[in-house]
Amino acid sequence: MKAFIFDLDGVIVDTAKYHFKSWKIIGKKLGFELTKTQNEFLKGISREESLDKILNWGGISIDRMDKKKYMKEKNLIYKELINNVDKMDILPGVNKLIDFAAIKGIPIALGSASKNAHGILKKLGIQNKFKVIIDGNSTSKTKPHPEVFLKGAQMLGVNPKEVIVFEDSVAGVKAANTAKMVSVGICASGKIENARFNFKSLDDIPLEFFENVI
Ligand code: B16
Ligand code: MG
Repeated sequence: MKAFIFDLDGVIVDTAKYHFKSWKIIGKKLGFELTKTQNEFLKGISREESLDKILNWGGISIDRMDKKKYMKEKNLIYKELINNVDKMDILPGVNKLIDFAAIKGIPIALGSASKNAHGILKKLGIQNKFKVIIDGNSTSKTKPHPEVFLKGAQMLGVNPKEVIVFEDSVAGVKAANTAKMVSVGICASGKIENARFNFKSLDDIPLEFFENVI
């Protein structure tokens, strides 16, 4: 294994709960009650695709202008919620794993669907730890399409088969598997479907796991 690619929301920082909160508010405005189970399918996919899913689940039809309005509003709510995010919000095990990668000379990349990724990494103060940052602004297809991870591997100059991807979403694990990378699901309350390995948090991964796969 020659490189690590980290998802952002739900792996590095617990912002997944803020995406859920914001979509719940937008759902309510549309007369739709978004459930936790449905929210699992919004993880890792783009803002527009998330709204499309909500509209579809609710059997709601709105025009293009209104769609733009709700997407903008969702992002405003989300940005307000993440306003105070700082390094204290970095999830357990992240810093330890970043340090481990540095010691072993393993380059790391970010592979996120979010257009807010750069801003969030800056707030966390770990932007410069990533050799490559691929986010919602640098891709045209979103997870489960593998573009985000393939681009990451290409920019790191490694073979996709030599990359470990850490993901908290079904869409992201699918994207990593399609890219022929080693998918590691991170989920506190169960397992991510089809992930090659599953752990409750990055902190739960024993360092021997890396010694073995490396
Ligand atoms: P934004 P990740 C994803 O980030 C989130 O999981 C997903 O819920 C969100 O809709 C998507 O980013 C787009 O985010 O609205 O900030 O552009 O998990 O791929 O890091
Ligand atoms: Mg995620």
